[in-house]
Amino acid sequence: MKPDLFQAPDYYLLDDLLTEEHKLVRDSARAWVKKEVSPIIEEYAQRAEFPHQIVKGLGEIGGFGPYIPVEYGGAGLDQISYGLIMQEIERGDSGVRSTSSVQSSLVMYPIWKYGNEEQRMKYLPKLATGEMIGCFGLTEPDFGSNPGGMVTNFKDKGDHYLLNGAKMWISNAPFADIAVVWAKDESGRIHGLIVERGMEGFTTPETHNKWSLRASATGELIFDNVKVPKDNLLPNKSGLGAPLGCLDSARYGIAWGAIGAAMDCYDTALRYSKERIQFDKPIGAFQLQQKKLAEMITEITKAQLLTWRLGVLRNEGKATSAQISMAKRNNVDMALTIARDARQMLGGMGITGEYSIMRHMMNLESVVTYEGTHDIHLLITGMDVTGFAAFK
Ligand code: TGC
Ligand code: FAD
Repeated sequence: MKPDLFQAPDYYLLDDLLTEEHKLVRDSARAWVKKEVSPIIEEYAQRAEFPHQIVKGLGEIGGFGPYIPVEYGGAGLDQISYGLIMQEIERGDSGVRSTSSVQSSLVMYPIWKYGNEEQRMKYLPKLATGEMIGCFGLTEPDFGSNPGGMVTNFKDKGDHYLLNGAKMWISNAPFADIAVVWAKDESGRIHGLIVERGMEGFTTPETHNKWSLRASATGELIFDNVKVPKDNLLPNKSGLGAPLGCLDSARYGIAWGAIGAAMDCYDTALRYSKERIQFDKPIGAFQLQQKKLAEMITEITKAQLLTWRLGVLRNEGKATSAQISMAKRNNVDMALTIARDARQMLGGMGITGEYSIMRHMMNLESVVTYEGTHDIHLLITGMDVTGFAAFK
């Protein structure tokens, strides 16, 4: 793979909107990605293998629980710093950002928000350093966009719960130490349970042959009469709103992350367009190539503004779930469009692993689907503006 020469586009001088702390956090994440992710990620993606050696570093740059309070081992940062870290990590690879998102927003967040103090102290510090890795089990084979229909369930057996069912498409499942699993009790109410690797009847087979997120491990969670201690139930919130609340945090991070992938594709295509000569001219001198680049930087700039504003609203506790959906949907679609155009600008070279673009493009096909599909987020916006839910 070519050396990482990335230069971040900032067409509207948005750095002026950031604090010194934001820039420090962003720049250290950027430097870490250049040093630890860019040189190795293509090879791991080609081999469809997760690079376990980066886990410790991810913890050190605040990639695990950036906004979780310091007393629980988190970085105690604000929402814009969290977003900037996601942007930089996904600039390297969406699969690495997946690991970070799942650990932060789908495992640490529910333990922090819905767990008790013993659960927080037991799990959060180890998750923050990467000593422990978690995964999040919501999706089932027959219930993806409609998680409320889930059939995974647990029964109260006096001194423990008995958990049965299966989850599918679970990031980090094959090597996670713990899983935050969403399951129905005997009355049909959804609760979160912490299931630990090693519990009898709990297995995590890996999903193979993905053409997307190849450097991220995906798998199933299978529960065959798993005895879960009663202490492992998250006591402070139940109902579908509990997992969906975690998704708000993760979707917000993805909105920033997608900008990172888009910036990398744009920056690569811009540099290539100045160097590649055809018909005795750099291809960047042709109007058709300029159209692509001009549209890319326009869309990146719009997404940067949208997302920065969303971060301000999150910091003020005012962001709605529907606003988060709009940003996730817009930014991932924007990044996917840019990745496809950037790939074309590199001609044949665009399909090779010499450049990051095709990997980003394939990764984004998952990002546009997980955490709520492109269409589901459109329906969330539709419901928000009309008051009518069109899901069912
Ligand atoms: P609905 O009746 O609308 O809502 C049920 C309850 O949930 C509340 N709620 C939310 N709460 C917090 N945050 C949100 N975003 C919320 N959205 C809804 C709602 O107020 C209600 O509460 P209550 O108290 O009244 O019961 O639910 P519905 O069944 O009609 O479904 C709505 C829909 C379709 C929007 C929702 O199911 C949905 O978002 N589906 C998409 C599923 C999804 O996003 N799955 C993601 C799985 S995890 C994943 O992909 C990880 S990828 C990780 C990586 O690698 O990065
Ligand atoms: P479906 O829900 O079957 O949707 C199929 C199509 O139908 C989509 O285009 C969808 O938009 C459309 N559709 C569905 N309902 C409607 C409707 N009402 N109106 C109009 N169109 C509709 N899940 C987890 O729980 N944890 C994870 O860690 C996790 N990681 C993932 C990693 C990867 C690589 C992938 C690909 C997925 C992951 N997921 C995870 C699952 C992901 O959240 C689901 O794939 C996603 O929510 C969509 O569900 P589905 O694949 O079952 O598609």
